[in-house]
Amino acid sequence: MNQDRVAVVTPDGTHTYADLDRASRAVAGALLGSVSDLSEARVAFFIPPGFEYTAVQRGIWRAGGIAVPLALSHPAPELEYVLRDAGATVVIGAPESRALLMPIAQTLGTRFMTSVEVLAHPTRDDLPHVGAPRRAMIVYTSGTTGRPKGVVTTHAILGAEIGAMVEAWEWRPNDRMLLSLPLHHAHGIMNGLLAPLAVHATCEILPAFDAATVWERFGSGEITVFTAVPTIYHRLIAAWDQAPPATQQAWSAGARLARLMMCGSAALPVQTLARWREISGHTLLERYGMTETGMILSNPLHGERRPGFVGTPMPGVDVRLVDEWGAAVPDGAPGEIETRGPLVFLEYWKRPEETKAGFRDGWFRTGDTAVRENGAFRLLGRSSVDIIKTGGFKVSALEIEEVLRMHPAIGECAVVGVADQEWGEKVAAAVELRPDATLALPELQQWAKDRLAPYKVPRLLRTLDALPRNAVGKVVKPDVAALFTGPPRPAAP
Ligand code: MLC
Ligand code: AMP
Repeated sequence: MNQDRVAVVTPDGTHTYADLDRASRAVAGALLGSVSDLSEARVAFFIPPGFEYTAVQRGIWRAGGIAVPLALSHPAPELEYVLRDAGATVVIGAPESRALLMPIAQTLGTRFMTSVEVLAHPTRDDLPHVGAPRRAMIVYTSGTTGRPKGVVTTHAILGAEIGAMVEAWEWRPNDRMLLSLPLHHAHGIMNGLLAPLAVHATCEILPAFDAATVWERFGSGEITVFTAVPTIYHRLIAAWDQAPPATQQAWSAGARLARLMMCGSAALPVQTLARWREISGHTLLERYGMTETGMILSNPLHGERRPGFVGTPMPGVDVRLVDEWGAAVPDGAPGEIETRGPLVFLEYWKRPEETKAGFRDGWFRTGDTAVRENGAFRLLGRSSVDIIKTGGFKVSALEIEEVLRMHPAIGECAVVGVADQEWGEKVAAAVELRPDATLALPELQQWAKDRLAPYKVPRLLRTLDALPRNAVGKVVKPDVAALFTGPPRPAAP
């Protein structure tokens, strides 16, 4: 491979594969110090999407560590939870994160290093041999059981997940990806960053999503592949609609030169798909996946992409639809998606019981319901009302409820997802107030944002005398959701 090929482009500059090799050997050297192998020590990192992120991720792997990406948007309590749960021995942060991370690191006895420091370290050549079965990454994802769980993948699993994407979507070295997703979740890390780098293509990385910048990069005609969540396409459509006609024309003309535009992480509304086709000329390739499983189903690269469908199994992926007892359902009948194969994760970090519960006879239970019609899968929903997808982020209603219950005005609460055109779902909270307490949404949001990631903060609030409950006193979530979709009810005094 020609090491002078461009690996990563950021607003600050262009970095070749030779630069990436050098920088990752420097990071590995800084992490290893006097040892020869990190032997699966967890190294967390808090670095904006870009070259430094990529070099640090690689450096951790080359030193034999497990990479634990942290979310830039998370407040201190969420970061502390991840560092503690992962048992991180080191956290690498961009210099401006020192004030946020240092106190947490000190509390936990974790070593804090800046990205500048590790990248400036002398490169190291005697790096350990890191075999494919070794653990490579832990990505935290919300589930039905309260706090987020660490999804562990090995190098072999990452390789299989990447290989399936390269094959299905025909990644080539002359591709140029535009990446505008956060890099603490599977979509950005795997589909956005690692797939293009695996074939020595170029990944152009934006530090954060910005609709005008994305359109300008499309307008250049240089981008060949793009992937995003439905909320991002919604935002891009809104930006295009507001642009002057000459700009619209230039943006659309450049976008047409791309070879592939993909969408996933949440259901793509058919209207978004249709409008995107009008303005960009692309029928979005919708695919379905999960942090635990990599990409499971995809519409075809060549051939008909059916609106509302997520296609057929990715290469090397076994998929079945089963009823609640695990028996296969016939075509046309709804069933839970189960999957198995080399792409499926190893375990939830330090949660053997939850790992065990996630599988049935060797098949991973996704919790998503689908139907197979004429060979292709159509998603119908999730088996748990307590999982919310907002802006493409998965959040747990139970986790948010646990935090909201700590608010001094809240006696009891129930959190639900409410359908929304832009966000897919919005986080909505119904609360029973304590005697004589009052609570308004802005006040709740102000309080919650110090404790929860921004996408977990409730966007809608109803205060009630009593939450809807069934005969045994259990809150009825569909009735809670109806409070937000039905006619407004008078607030509790
Ligand atoms: C932010 N806002 C929200 C919100 N998030 N409102 C409702 N619901 C939410 N979830 C509000 C903010 O408070 C703010 O309001 C305004 O929107 C703009 O905020 P922002 O911070 O600028 O939002 P932004 O960062 O632009 O976020 C939008 C986004 C982001 C779409 C870029 O949500 C995103 O990056 N999503 C991608 C998620 C992802 O990568 N998922 C992959 C999971 S892996 P105000 O009033 O303050 O202006 C996976 C597997 C698979 O699912 O299959 O891929
Ligand atoms: P995460 O745990 O963040 O990886 O989210 C995985 C979940 O995202 C899946 O279980 C699905 O519920 C959802 N998801 C992913 N892709 C799609 C899609 N194309 N349509 C609908 N839901 C999706």
